[in-house]
Amino acid sequence: MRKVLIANRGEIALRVICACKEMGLRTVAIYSDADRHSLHARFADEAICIGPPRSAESYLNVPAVISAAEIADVDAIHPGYGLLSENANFAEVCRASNIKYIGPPPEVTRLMGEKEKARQTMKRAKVPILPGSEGTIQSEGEGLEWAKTVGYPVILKASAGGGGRGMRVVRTAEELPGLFQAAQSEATNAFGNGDLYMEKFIERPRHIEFQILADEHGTAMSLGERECSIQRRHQKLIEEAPSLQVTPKMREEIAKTLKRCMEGVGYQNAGTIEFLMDEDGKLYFIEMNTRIQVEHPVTEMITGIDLVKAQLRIAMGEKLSNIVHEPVPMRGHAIECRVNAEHPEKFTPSAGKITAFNVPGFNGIRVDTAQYAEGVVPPYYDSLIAKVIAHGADREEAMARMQRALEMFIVEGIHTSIPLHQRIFQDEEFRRGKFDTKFMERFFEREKQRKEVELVGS
Ligand code: MV4
Repeated sequence: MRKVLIANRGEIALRVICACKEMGLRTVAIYSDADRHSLHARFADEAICIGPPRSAESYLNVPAVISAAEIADVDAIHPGYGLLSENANFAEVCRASNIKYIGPPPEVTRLMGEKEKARQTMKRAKVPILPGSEGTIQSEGEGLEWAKTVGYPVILKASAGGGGRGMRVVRTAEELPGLFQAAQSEATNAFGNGDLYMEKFIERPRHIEFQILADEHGTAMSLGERECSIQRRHQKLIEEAPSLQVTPKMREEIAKTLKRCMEGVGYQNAGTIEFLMDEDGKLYFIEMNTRIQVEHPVTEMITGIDLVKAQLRIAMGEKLSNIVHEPVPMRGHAIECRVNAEHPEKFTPSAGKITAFNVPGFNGIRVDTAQYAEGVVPPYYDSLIAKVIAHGADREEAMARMQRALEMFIVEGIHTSIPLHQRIFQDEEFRRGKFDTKFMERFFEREKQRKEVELVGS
Protein backbone atom coordinates (compact mmCIF):
# COMPACT_ATOMS: atom_id res chain seq x y z
CA MET A 1 0.00 0.00 0.00
CA ARG A 2 1.52 3.30 -1.13
CA LYS A 3 -1.38 5.59 -1.92
CA VAL A 4 -4.75 6.12 -0.23
CA LEU A 5 -7.87 7.97 -1.40
CA ILE A 6 -9.91 9.55 1.39
CA ALA A 7 -13.59 9.30 0.44
CA ASN A 8 -14.74 11.96 2.88
CA ARG A 9 -14.53 15.65 3.82
CA GLY A 10 -14.13 17.83 6.91
CA GLU A 11 -12.25 16.96 10.08
CA ILE A 12 -12.28 13.18 9.51
CA ALA A 13 -10.74 13.52 6.05
CA LEU A 14 -7.97 15.63 7.58
CA ARG A 15 -7.58 13.14 10.44
CA VAL A 16 -7.05 10.28 7.95
CA ILE A 17 -4.64 12.41 5.87
CA CYS A 18 -2.54 13.01 9.02
CA ALA A 19 -2.39 9.28 9.80
CA CYS A 20 -1.37 8.45 6.21
CA LYS A 21 1.34 11.12 6.17
CA GLU A 22 2.79 9.82 9.45
CA MET A 23 3.02 6.39 7.85
CA GLY A 24 4.63 7.66 4.65
CA LEU A 25 1.55 6.96 2.52
CA ARG A 26 0.60 9.27 -0.35
CA THR A 27 -2.87 10.83 -0.02
CA VAL A 28 -5.57 11.71 -2.51
CA ALA A 29 -8.48 13.95 -1.49
CA ILE A 30 -11.78 14.18 -3.32
CA TYR A 31 -13.88 17.32 -3.01
CA SER A 32 -17.12 18.81 -4.27
CA ASP A 33 -17.44 22.26 -5.87
CA ALA A 34 -18.48 23.60 -2.43
CA ASP A 35 -15.24 22.29 -0.86
CA ARG A 36 -12.78 23.70 -3.39
CA HIS A 37 -11.03 25.76 -0.66
CA SER A 38 -11.27 23.14 2.08
CA LEU A 39 -8.26 22.04 4.11
CA HIS A 40 -8.67 18.35 3.29
CA ALA A 41 -8.23 19.21 -0.40
CA ARG A 42 -5.32 21.52 0.43
CA PHE A 43 -3.29 19.17 2.63
CA ALA A 44 -3.62 15.98 0.59
CA ASP A 45 -0.84 15.27 -1.90
CA GLU A 46 -3.41 15.32 -4.70
CA ALA A 47 -7.00 16.56 -4.84
CA ILE A 48 -9.66 15.70 -7.38
CA CYS A 49 -12.99 17.48 -7.83
CA ILE A 50 -15.72 14.85 -8.14
CA GLY A 51 -18.85 16.92 -8.70
CA PRO A 52 -21.40 19.51 -7.59
CA PRO A 53 -22.05 20.46 -3.93
CA ARG A 54 -24.92 18.06 -3.19
CA SER A 55 -23.55 14.86 -1.55
CA ALA A 56 -25.67 12.62 -3.77
CA GLU A 57 -23.84 14.03 -6.79
CA SER A 58 -20.35 14.05 -5.24
CA TYR A 59 -19.29 12.27 -2.03
CA LEU A 60 -22.06 9.65 -2.37
CA ASN A 61 -21.59 9.17 -6.11
CA VAL A 62 -19.88 5.76 -6.25
CA PRO A 63 -18.87 5.87 -9.95
CA ALA A 64 -17.35 9.36 -9.44
CA VAL A 65 -15.39 8.23 -6.35
CA ILE A 66 -14.13 5.07 -8.06
CA SER A 67 -13.16 7.02 -11.20
CA ALA A 68 -11.08 9.40 -9.07
CA ALA A 69 -9.43 6.41 -7.37
CA GLU A 70 -8.58 4.88 -10.75
CA ILE A 71 -7.30 8.14 -12.26
CA ALA A 72 -5.07 8.72 -9.22
CA ASP A 73 -4.07 5.04 -9.24
CA VAL A 74 -4.57 4.51 -5.49
CA ASP A 75 -4.16 1.19 -3.71
CA ALA A 76 -6.78 1.78 -1.05
CA ILE A 77 -9.80 3.87 -0.02
CA HIS A 78 -10.58 5.08 3.51
CA PRO A 79 -14.31 5.93 3.84
CA GLY A 80 -14.19 7.88 7.16
CA TYR A 81 -17.60 8.00 8.89
CA GLY A 82 -21.04 8.78 7.43
CA LEU A 83 -21.27 9.10 3.60
CA LEU A 84 -20.22 5.74 2.05
CA SER A 85 -18.71 4.29 5.24
CA GLU A 86 -21.36 1.63 5.90
CA ASN A 87 -22.37 0.98 2.32
CA ALA A 88 -21.61 -2.70 1.58
CA ASN A 89 -22.19 -2.15 -2.15
CA PHE A 90 -19.45 0.49 -2.21
CA ALA A 91 -17.02 -1.89 -0.47
CA GLU A 92 -17.94 -4.52 -3.07
CA VAL A 93 -17.26 -2.13 -5.96
CA CYS A 94 -13.86 -1.35 -4.40
CA ARG A 95 -13.10 -5.05 -4.24
CA ALA A 96 -14.20 -5.58 -7.87
CA SER A 97 -11.98 -2.64 -8.90
CA ASN A 98 -8.98 -4.11 -7.13
CA ILE A 99 -8.86 -1.31 -4.56
CA LYS A 100 -8.39 -2.21 -0.90
CA TYR A 101 -11.35 -0.99 1.18
CA ILE A 102 -10.14 0.14 4.63
CA GLY A 103 -12.89 -1.42 6.71
CA PRO A 104 -14.63 -4.76 7.26
CA PRO A 105 -15.60 -7.15 4.43
CA PRO A 106 -18.90 -6.18 2.72
CA GLU A 107 -20.55 -9.38 3.96
CA VAL A 108 -20.07 -8.36 7.61
CA THR A 109 -21.20 -4.77 6.93
CA ARG A 110 -24.35 -6.16 5.31
CA LEU A 111 -25.00 -8.55 8.21
CA MET A 112 -24.63 -5.82 10.86
CA GLY A 113 -26.73 -3.41 8.75
CA GLU A 114 -29.68 -5.74 9.27
CA LYS A 115 -30.22 -4.97 12.94
CA GLU A 116 -32.38 -8.00 13.57
CA LYS A 117 -29.75 -10.34 12.10
CA ALA A 118 -27.04 -8.57 14.09
CA ARG A 119 -29.12 -9.15 17.24
CA GLN A 120 -29.47 -12.90 16.58
CA THR A 121 -25.75 -13.14 15.73
CA MET A 122 -24.86 -11.56 19.07
CA LYS A 123 -27.31 -13.81 20.90
CA ARG A 124 -25.66 -16.93 19.44
CA ALA A 125 -22.26 -15.60 20.58
CA LYS A 126 -23.61 -15.17 24.15
CA VAL A 127 -23.45 -11.37 24.01
CA PRO A 128 -26.33 -10.22 26.27
CA ILE A 129 -29.34 -8.90 24.32
CA LEU A 130 -32.69 -7.55 25.52
CA PRO A 131 -35.70 -9.87 25.68
CA GLY A 132 -37.53 -9.56 22.35
CA SER A 133 -38.69 -11.17 19.15
CA GLU A 134 -36.73 -13.92 17.40
CA GLY A 135 -36.49 -12.75 13.83
CA THR A 136 -38.67 -10.12 12.22
CA ILE A 137 -42.37 -9.67 13.00
CA GLN A 138 -44.60 -10.18 9.99
CA SER A 139 -47.97 -9.03 11.36
CA GLU A 140 -49.75 -7.12 14.12
CA GLY A 141 -50.92 -10.47 15.54
CA GLU A 142 -47.38 -11.76 15.74
CA GLY A 143 -46.39 -8.47 17.39
CA LEU A 144 -49.11 -8.87 20.02
CA GLU A 145 -47.93 -12.41 20.79
CA TRP A 146 -44.30 -11.36 21.24
CA ALA A 147 -45.30 -8.36 23.37
CA LYS A 148 -47.23 -10.71 25.68
CA THR A 149 -44.14 -12.86 26.30
CA VAL A 150 -41.75 -9.89 26.55
CA GLY A 151 -44.06 -7.73 28.70
CA TYR A 152 -44.97 -4.05 28.10
CA PRO A 153 -43.52 -1.53 27.46
CA VAL A 154 -41.86 -2.79 24.28
CA ILE A 155 -40.19 -0.99 21.39
CA LEU A 156 -40.68 -1.73 17.68
CA LYS A 157 -37.58 -1.11 15.60
CA ALA A 158 -36.88 -1.14 11.86
CA SER A 159 -34.41 -3.88 10.96
CA ALA A 160 -32.89 -1.64 8.28
CA GLY A 161 -32.98 1.37 10.64
CA GLY A 162 -30.65 3.02 13.09
CA GLY A 163 -30.45 6.52 14.43
CA GLY A 164 -33.99 6.35 15.76
CA ARG A 165 -35.99 6.22 12.51
CA GLY A 166 -38.81 3.68 12.26
CA MET A 167 -38.93 3.22 16.05
CA ARG A 168 -42.11 3.17 18.18
CA VAL A 169 -42.54 2.64 21.92
CA VAL A 170 -45.62 0.54 22.67
CA ARG A 171 -47.08 0.71 26.19
CA THR A 172 -50.34 -1.24 25.83
CA ALA A 173 -51.81 -3.97 23.58
CA GLU A 174 -54.51 -1.53 22.41
CA GLU A 175 -52.03 0.83 20.78
CA LEU A 176 -49.84 -1.87 19.23
CA PRO A 177 -51.67 -2.32 15.86
CA GLY A 178 -51.58 1.42 15.04
CA LEU A 179 -47.95 1.84 16.06
CA PHE A 180 -47.00 -1.33 14.15
CA GLN A 181 -48.48 0.14 10.95
CA ALA A 182 -46.83 3.52 11.56
CA ALA A 183 -43.38 2.01 12.18
CA GLN A 184 -43.72 -0.29 9.17
CA SER A 185 -44.66 2.45 6.71
CA GLU A 186 -41.99 4.81 8.11
CA ALA A 187 -39.38 2.06 7.65
CA THR A 188 -40.61 1.27 4.12
CA ASN A 189 -40.45 4.95 3.15
CA ALA A 190 -37.05 5.59 4.74
CA PHE A 191 -35.19 2.35 3.93
CA GLY A 192 -37.26 0.57 1.28
CA ASN A 193 -37.63 -2.26 3.79
CA GLY A 194 -40.47 -2.45 6.30
CA ASP A 195 -39.12 -5.33 8.41
CA LEU A 196 -39.64 -4.75 12.14
CA TYR A 197 -38.44 -6.48 15.30
CA MET A 198 -39.27 -6.00 18.96
CA GLU A 199 -37.35 -5.46 22.18
CA LYS A 200 -38.22 -4.82 25.81
CA PHE A 201 -38.20 -1.01 26.20
CA ILE A 202 -35.70 0.45 28.66
CA GLU A 203 -37.10 3.71 30.09
CA ARG A 204 -33.94 5.61 31.00
CA PRO A 205 -31.01 3.86 29.36
CA ARG A 206 -27.42 4.93 29.22
CA HIS A 207 -25.74 4.60 25.86
CA ILE A 208 -22.39 2.84 26.20
CA GLU A 209 -20.33 1.54 23.29
CA PHE A 210 -17.21 -0.61 22.99
CA GLN A 211 -14.38 0.04 20.53
CA ILE A 212 -13.21 -3.02 18.60
CA LEU A 213 -10.15 -3.68 16.46
CA ALA A 214 -9.73 -6.87 14.44
CA ASP A 215 -6.92 -7.89 12.09
CA GLU A 216 -7.09 -9.95 8.89
CA HIS A 217 -5.61 -13.02 10.61
CA GLY A 218 -8.59 -13.82 12.83
CA THR A 219 -7.69 -11.87 15.97
CA ALA A 220 -10.05 -9.32 17.55
CA MET A 221 -9.79 -7.12 20.65
CA SER A 222 -11.84 -4.64 22.66
CA LEU A 223 -10.28 -1.28 23.56
CA GLY A 224 -12.80 -0.39 26.24
CA GLU A 225 -15.94 1.69 26.25
CA ARG A 226 -17.24 5.20 25.66
CA GLU A 227 -20.15 6.82 27.48
CA CYS A 228 -22.38 8.55 24.88
CA SER A 229 -25.61 9.33 26.73
CA ILE A 230 -25.42 13.12 26.27
CA GLN A 231 -27.30 13.45 22.98
CA ARG A 232 -30.29 15.24 21.53
CA ARG A 233 -32.50 14.05 18.69
CA HIS A 234 -30.18 11.05 18.27
CA GLN A 235 -27.19 13.34 17.72
CA LYS A 236 -24.43 12.87 20.26
CA LEU A 237 -23.14 16.07 21.86
CA ILE A 238 -20.59 14.87 24.42
CA GLU A 239 -18.78 11.55 24.75
CA GLU A 240 -16.31 10.34 27.34
CA ALA A 241 -14.07 7.43 28.23
CA PRO A 242 -14.02 5.48 30.42
CA SER A 243 -17.65 5.19 31.62
CA LEU A 244 -18.02 5.72 35.37
CA GLN A 245 -20.65 2.94 35.39
CA VAL A 246 -18.49 0.18 33.91
CA THR A 247 -16.41 -1.69 36.48
CA PRO A 248 -13.07 -3.29 35.54
CA LYS A 249 -14.72 -6.68 35.95
CA MET A 250 -17.59 -5.82 33.54
CA ARG A 251 -15.09 -4.34 31.06
CA GLU A 252 -13.02 -7.51 31.13
CA GLU A 253 -16.04 -9.78 30.79
CA ILE A 254 -17.51 -7.84 27.83
CA ALA A 255 -14.06 -7.71 26.20
CA LYS A 256 -13.77 -11.50 26.37
CA THR A 257 -17.25 -12.03 24.91
CA LEU A 258 -16.79 -9.45 22.13
CA LYS A 259 -13.40 -10.85 21.17
CA ARG A 260 -14.94 -14.29 20.70
CA CYS A 261 -17.94 -12.89 18.84
CA MET A 262 -15.95 -10.66 16.46
CA GLU A 263 -13.52 -13.47 15.68
CA GLY A 264 -16.54 -15.73 15.05
CA VAL A 265 -18.17 -13.42 12.47
CA GLY A 266 -14.85 -12.72 10.71
CA TYR A 267 -14.86 -9.03 11.60
CA GLN A 268 -11.94 -6.95 10.31
CA ASN A 269 -10.66 -3.43 10.98
CA ALA A 270 -12.27 -0.95 13.44
CA GLY A 271 -15.84 -1.26 14.71
CA THR A 272 -18.11 -0.23 17.55
CA ILE A 273 -20.59 -2.32 19.50
CA GLU A 274 -23.43 -0.27 21.02
CA PHE A 275 -25.08 -1.25 24.29
CA LEU A 276 -27.86 0.12 26.43
CA MET A 277 -27.33 0.05 30.18
CA ASP A 278 -30.47 -0.32 32.34
CA GLU A 279 -31.00 1.18 35.79
CA ASP A 280 -29.51 -1.94 37.39
CA GLY A 281 -26.25 -1.35 35.50
CA LYS A 282 -26.72 -4.31 33.15
CA LEU A 283 -25.52 -3.99 29.54
CA TYR A 284 -27.47 -5.18 26.49
CA PHE A 285 -26.29 -5.17 22.87
CA ILE A 286 -28.39 -3.03 20.50
CA GLU A 287 -26.41 -2.35 17.29
CA MET A 288 -22.99 -2.54 15.69
CA ASN A 289 -21.34 0.25 13.67
CA THR A 290 -18.89 -1.03 11.06
CA ARG A 291 -16.78 2.15 10.71
CA ILE A 292 -14.49 4.52 12.60
CA GLN A 293 -16.68 6.81 14.71
CA VAL A 294 -16.79 10.56 15.33
CA GLU A 295 -15.97 9.98 19.01
CA HIS A 296 -12.94 7.67 18.46
CA PRO A 297 -10.51 10.29 19.91
CA VAL A 298 -11.63 9.77 23.53
CA THR A 299 -10.50 6.13 23.25
CA GLU A 300 -7.25 7.25 21.63
CA MET A 301 -6.55 9.72 24.44
CA ILE A 302 -6.87 7.17 27.25
CA THR A 303 -5.27 4.19 25.48
CA GLY A 304 -2.55 6.05 23.54
CA ILE A 305 -3.49 3.98 20.46
CA ASP A 306 -3.90 5.80 17.14
CA LEU A 307 -7.04 4.10 15.84
CA VAL A 308 -6.81 5.46 12.28
CA LYS A 309 -3.20 4.30 11.95
CA ALA A 310 -4.34 0.95 13.37
CA GLN A 311 -6.99 0.81 10.60
CA LEU A 312 -4.34 1.43 7.93
CA ARG A 313 -1.90 -1.11 9.41
CA ILE A 314 -4.64 -3.74 9.66
CA ALA A 315 -5.54 -3.11 6.00
CA MET A 316 -1.87 -3.62 5.12
CA GLY A 317 -2.10 -7.08 6.67
CA GLU A 318 -0.30 -6.39 9.92
CA LYS A 319 -1.10 -8.50 12.96
CA LEU A 320 -3.02 -6.92 15.84
CA SER A 321 -0.43 -8.24 18.31
CA ASN A 322 2.06 -5.95 16.55
CA ILE A 323 -0.21 -2.90 16.78
CA VAL A 324 -1.70 -3.18 20.28
CA HIS A 325 0.22 -4.57 23.23
CA GLU A 326 -1.95 -6.10 25.94
CA PRO A 327 -3.05 -5.25 28.50
CA VAL A 328 -4.47 -2.18 26.72
CA PRO A 329 -3.48 0.83 28.87
CA MET A 330 -6.34 2.98 30.29
CA ARG A 331 -4.88 6.28 31.48
CA GLY A 332 -7.00 9.01 33.02
CA HIS A 333 -10.23 10.36 31.56
CA ALA A 334 -11.12 11.96 28.23
CA ILE A 335 -14.18 14.01 27.18
CA GLU A 336 -15.16 15.19 23.70
CA CYS A 337 -17.47 18.06 22.77
CA ARG A 338 -18.88 18.10 19.26
CA VAL A 339 -18.89 21.69 18.05
CA ASN A 340 -21.70 22.09 15.52
CA ALA A 341 -22.42 25.08 13.30
CA GLU A 342 -25.99 25.52 14.50
CA HIS A 343 -28.48 28.06 15.78
CA PRO A 344 -28.27 28.21 19.63
CA GLU A 345 -32.01 27.73 20.26
CA LYS A 346 -33.50 26.25 17.11
CA PHE A 347 -30.53 23.88 16.51
CA THR A 348 -30.91 24.42 12.77
CA PRO A 349 -27.67 24.41 10.76
CA SER A 350 -25.81 27.74 10.64
CA ALA A 351 -23.88 27.96 7.39
CA GLY A 352 -21.75 30.89 6.30
CA LYS A 353 -18.34 32.49 6.41
CA ILE A 354 -16.23 32.21 9.55
CA THR A 355 -14.80 35.67 10.27
CA ALA A 356 -12.66 34.87 13.34
CA PHE A 357 -11.34 31.52 14.55
CA ASN A 358 -9.11 30.84 17.55
CA VAL A 359 -8.42 27.17 18.27
CA PRO A 360 -7.42 26.44 21.88
CA GLY A 361 -4.40 24.24 22.36
CA PHE A 362 -2.48 23.47 25.53
CA ASN A 363 -1.74 20.62 27.92
CA GLY A 364 -4.41 17.93 27.64
CA ILE A 365 -6.38 19.60 24.83
CA ARG A 366 -6.80 18.25 21.32
CA VAL A 367 -8.93 19.89 18.64
CA ASP A 368 -9.82 18.00 15.46
CA THR A 369 -11.11 20.44 12.85
CA ALA A 370 -10.85 21.32 9.16
CA GLN A 371 -12.12 24.87 9.65
CA TYR A 372 -10.17 28.14 9.65
CA ALA A 373 -10.69 31.91 9.75
CA GLU A 374 -12.21 33.16 6.47
CA GLY A 375 -13.31 29.58 5.78
CA VAL A 376 -16.87 28.81 4.73
CA VAL A 377 -19.27 26.31 6.30
CA PRO A 378 -21.36 25.05 3.35
CA PRO A 379 -25.05 24.31 3.94
CA TYR A 380 -24.95 20.91 2.19
CA TYR A 381 -23.27 18.69 4.75
CA ASP A 382 -23.11 17.63 8.39
CA SER A 383 -22.95 20.59 10.79
CA LEU A 384 -19.94 19.28 12.78
CA ILE A 385 -17.11 21.82 12.44
CA ALA A 386 -14.76 20.79 15.26
CA LYS A 387 -14.23 18.32 18.08
CA VAL A 388 -12.65 19.50 21.32
CA ILE A 389 -11.14 16.65 23.30
CA ALA A 390 -9.87 17.17 26.85
CA HIS A 391 -7.71 14.60 28.60
CA GLY A 392 -6.88 14.67 32.30
CA ALA A 393 -5.68 12.45 35.13
CA ASP A 394 -9.33 12.11 36.19
CA ARG A 395 -12.79 13.35 35.15
CA GLU A 396 -12.44 16.52 37.24
CA GLU A 397 -9.25 17.54 35.48
CA ALA A 398 -10.67 16.69 32.06
CA MET A 399 -13.77 18.84 32.80
CA ALA A 400 -11.65 21.78 34.01
CA ARG A 401 -9.48 21.61 30.89
CA MET A 402 -12.54 21.41 28.65
CA GLN A 403 -14.01 24.52 30.27
CA ARG A 404 -10.82 26.49 29.63
CA ALA A 405 -10.73 25.26 26.04
CA LEU A 406 -14.39 26.15 25.35
CA GLU A 407 -13.84 29.62 26.80
CA MET A 408 -10.85 30.21 24.51
CA PHE A 409 -12.40 28.71 21.37
CA ILE A 410 -13.45 31.75 19.31
CA VAL A 411 -15.72 31.23 16.32
CA GLU A 412 -17.29 34.34 14.78
CA GLY A 413 -19.49 34.80 11.72
CA ILE A 414 -21.63 31.71 12.33
CA HIS A 415 -23.48 30.30 15.37
CA THR A 416 -22.05 27.26 17.14
CA SER A 417 -22.92 24.88 19.98
CA ILE A 418 -19.99 26.17 22.12
CA PRO A 419 -22.24 28.22 24.46
CA LEU A 420 -24.51 25.18 24.95
CA HIS A 421 -21.48 23.04 25.86
CA GLN A 422 -20.37 25.68 28.35
CA ARG A 423 -23.77 25.59 30.05
CA ILE A 424 -23.76 21.77 30.18
CA PHE A 425 -20.33 21.83 31.88
CA GLN A 426 -21.82 24.03 34.64
CA ASP A 427 -24.73 21.64 35.21
CA GLU A 428 -24.66 19.73 38.52
CA GLU A 429 -26.12 16.51 37.10
CA PHE A 430 -23.54 16.49 34.32
CA ARG A 431 -20.70 17.20 36.75
CA ARG A 432 -21.77 14.32 39.00
CA GLY A 433 -21.57 12.05 35.96
CA LYS A 434 -24.83 10.28 36.76
CA PHE A 435 -27.00 10.76 33.69
CA ASP A 436 -28.88 8.82 31.01
CA THR A 437 -30.12 9.43 27.45
CA LYS A 438 -32.90 11.73 28.77
CA PHE A 439 -30.29 14.14 30.22
CA MET A 440 -30.74 16.91 27.63
CA GLU A 441 -34.53 16.98 28.12
CA ARG A 442 -34.04 17.47 31.88
CA PHE A 443 -31.27 20.00 31.25
CA PHE A 444 -33.48 22.20 29.02
CA GLU A 445 -36.32 21.88 31.54
CA ARG A 446 -33.99 23.09 34.34
CA GLU A 447 -32.88 26.03 32.19
CA LYS A 448 -36.49 26.96 31.45
CA GLN A 449 -37.43 26.83 35.14
CA ARG A 450 -34.45 28.95 36.09
CA LYS A 451 -35.41 31.57 33.48
CA GLU A 452 -38.98 31.69 34.82
CA VAL A 453 -37.73 32.22 38.38
CA GLU A 454 -35.50 35.04 37.15
CA LEU A 455 -38.45 36.70 35.40
CA VAL A 456 -40.60 36.55 38.54
CA GLY A 457 -37.72 37.97 40.58
CA SER A 458 -37.20 40.99 38.33
C1 MV4 B 1 -33.85 1.54 22.72
C2 MV4 B 1 -34.24 2.36 23.78
C3 MV4 B 1 -34.87 1.78 24.86
N1 MV4 B 1 -35.11 0.45 24.86
N2 MV4 B 1 -34.10 0.22 22.77
C4 MV4 B 1 -32.40 5.00 19.77
C5 MV4 B 1 -31.52 4.95 18.57
C6 MV4 B 1 -31.26 3.51 18.31
N3 MV4 B 1 -29.89 3.33 17.92
C7 MV4 B 1 -31.57 2.81 19.58
N4 MV4 B 1 -32.33 3.73 20.40
C8 MV4 B 1 -32.95 3.34 21.53
N5 MV4 B 1 -33.21 2.02 21.64
C9 MV4 B 1 -34.72 -0.30 23.82
N6 MV4 B 1 -34.96 -1.60 23.85
C10 MV4 B 1 -33.95 3.73 23.70
C11 MV4 B 1 -33.30 4.23 22.57
C12 MV4 B 1 -32.98 5.63 22.59
C13 MV4 B 1 -31.66 6.07 22.66
C14 MV4 B 1 -30.58 5.18 22.65
C15 MV4 B 1 -29.31 5.62 22.70
C16 MV4 B 1 -29.03 6.98 22.77
C17 MV4 B 1 -30.06 7.87 22.77
C18 MV4 B 1 -31.39 7.44 22.70
C19 MV4 B 1 -32.43 8.37 22.71
C20 MV4 B 1 -33.73 7.94 22.64
C21 MV4 B 1 -34.01 6.56 22.57
